Amino acid sequence: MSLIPKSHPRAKSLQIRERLVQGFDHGLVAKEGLMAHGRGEAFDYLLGEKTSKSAKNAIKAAALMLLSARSPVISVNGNIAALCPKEIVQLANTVNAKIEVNLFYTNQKRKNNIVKILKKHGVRQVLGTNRNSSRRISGLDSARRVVDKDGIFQADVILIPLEDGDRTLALKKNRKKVITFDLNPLSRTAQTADITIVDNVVRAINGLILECKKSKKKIRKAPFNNKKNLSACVLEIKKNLSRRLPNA
Ligand code: PTJ
Repeated sequence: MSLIPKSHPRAKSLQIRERLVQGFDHGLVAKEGLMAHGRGEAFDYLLGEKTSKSAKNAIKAAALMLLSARSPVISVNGNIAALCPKEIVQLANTVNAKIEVNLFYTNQKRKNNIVKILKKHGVRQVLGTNRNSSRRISGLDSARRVVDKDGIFQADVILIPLEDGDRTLALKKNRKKVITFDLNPLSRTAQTADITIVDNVVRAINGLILECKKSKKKIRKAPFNNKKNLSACVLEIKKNLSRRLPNA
């Protein structure tokens, strides 16, 4: 049961934090994942804890990229498994994507827990657990270099929510198209990805599922410039701040 009063002005954000802490208690989230979440919260605060116009733009572009992919894969880490397992499965079903568990702080027990929760939400196969089908991504030292030959290794488009910069760079060098959710518009991942959705994944993922359902009927190419969109996002943060601190 949630301890957050519904009337609290930041109830939603605190409920998300609660979900992550529960995910840690249930063996899904790494200790470092709690810190990563705190970092995200700070940026979410600056964004006004709402989906910005630039995030909506990025969501539209991401939907089109996922729908026109030959073999899309959604990469799942501990934080995502704790925050939105049901939505990850819904999104994978909508765009016909594979799901692969890929952890930075690798740990077999945590991997098993993540697979279990995804399966509970209806996915039949979760890649990333079979050593016999593992391959290595070149140019990467972390545990994230180990991927599945039928998943990330062969994918053309990969959704990597809350990702570390090194893997994003390595995936780009391996000619993958990369979409990410990252609340920090200045992170290396945000700056390196093809499409960065600067929003809380918990808010934005439903928007992405909806947009994929809408766009499914009319896939078309639409120009999207990630760098330009990230600059628009930083301007939105500045506007937010000057609204709150008008004399600064
Ligand atoms: O489960 P593992 O072992 O794979 O580890 C996962 C973490 C998240 C710990 C690992 O990938 C990591 O250390 O990530 P980073 O490098 O800290 O990057 C996380 C990024 O996600 C940061 O830029 C945060 O601002 C951002 N972030 C945190 N929470 C959210 C978020 N972005 C969107 N929605 C969030 N809820």
